Amino acid sequence: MKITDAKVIVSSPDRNFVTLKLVTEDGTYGLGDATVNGRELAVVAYLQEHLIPCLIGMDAQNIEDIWQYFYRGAYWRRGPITMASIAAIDMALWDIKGKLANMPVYQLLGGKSRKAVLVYGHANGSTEDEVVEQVGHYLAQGYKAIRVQCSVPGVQDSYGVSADKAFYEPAAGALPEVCSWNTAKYLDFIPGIFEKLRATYGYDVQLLHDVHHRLTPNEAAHLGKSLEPFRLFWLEDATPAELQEGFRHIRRHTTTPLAVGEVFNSIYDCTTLITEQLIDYIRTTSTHAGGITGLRKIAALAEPFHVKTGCHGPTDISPIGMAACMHFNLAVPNFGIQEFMIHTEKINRVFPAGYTLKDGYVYLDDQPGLGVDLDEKLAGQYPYSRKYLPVNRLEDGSMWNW
Ligand code: CS2
Ligand code: MG
Repeated sequence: MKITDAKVIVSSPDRNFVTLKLVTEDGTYGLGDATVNGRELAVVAYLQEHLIPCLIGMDAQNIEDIWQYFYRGAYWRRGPITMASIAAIDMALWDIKGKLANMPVYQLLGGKSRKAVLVYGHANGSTEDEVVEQVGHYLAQGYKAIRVQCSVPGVQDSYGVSADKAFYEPAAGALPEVCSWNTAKYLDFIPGIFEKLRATYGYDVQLLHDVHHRLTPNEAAHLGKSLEPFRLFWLEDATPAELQEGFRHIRRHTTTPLAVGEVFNSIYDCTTLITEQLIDYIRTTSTHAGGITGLRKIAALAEPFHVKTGCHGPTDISPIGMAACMHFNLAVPNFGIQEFMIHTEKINRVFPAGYTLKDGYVYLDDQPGLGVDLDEKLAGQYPYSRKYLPVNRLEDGSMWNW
């Protein structure tokens, strides 16, 4: 089944998305998500200029071989741009295989390991009271797990707090916003939030928190320890993870579960973290880590080391990337949880998707393939517009991790 056409579609319904459409000789098409927030056109160029010319004429059925061709076959391997491009091809090929087999992709991955996919929602607020109220709001909707972010008094910019409570998208136009950060104030403030939440709602809800790479390993160890009484589901990106060994120190000092990996793009980013059991959840996601094929390799490595999956799922993953994660989540044995940030109505109109949220779980319908379409005409009405993620500085002006 030859691939006869490949098209990259860039569209901005409320935010930018890069979508790959592959067509085979019998007219079957598959869709893949290649969105790298704030670096979209780099992926477009990589796909159009370097991968698509090789892809045309290949047999769409050979998913693993095509993955290996673009991964192993490239002298310059790995990196977010390369792996998002491979991811889009991989997703589109799984979509095509599902359509050809007349089966949803999760069936091709071994079938259901669970009835539905546990997801977490995002409560955030600029005050403690607002956060408590927001958590109540998510509980009322049936969520079983909720990520909690709060503005820190005296700190100009805290990660994850937005004016719009439903749709968090920090990428803005013109030039990157410059945020300001104070670690000491953050460390003093955060445990109090979780103390208040446990006092209000008890322990029957899973609570998560994202540090967003802002602490050193020692500071992260301290935070993990001070959060232990509040039994978090996970503490995310406690320190930047380029240095995987940095997690040894955190792990030695706290039993708070650790999650990391949303910016990872290959299995080699997490071999130490997984095989030394330095983390509890691996956050690699379909769009950024080589698609379903890339995720399966990482999950298979993680399984014997008691590491579970917890795929990244912000709004910068399109509904196609989200669906790819959902099919994987339904089938993978060592599933943990899925991040689920809901998309705007406009996005859902451009990408009609066959998954539904109910009582804190996402259910997939049984459409063949990934079960997401792209309304190309509508997508064409929302042209790309350049956006940047923020950058971060300490109060003295030193650059810090955003
Ligand atoms: C985040 C993201 O969802 C998360 O956990 O860390 O919001 C992240 O900041 C964005 O994906 C960046 O594009
Ligand atoms: Mg995160």
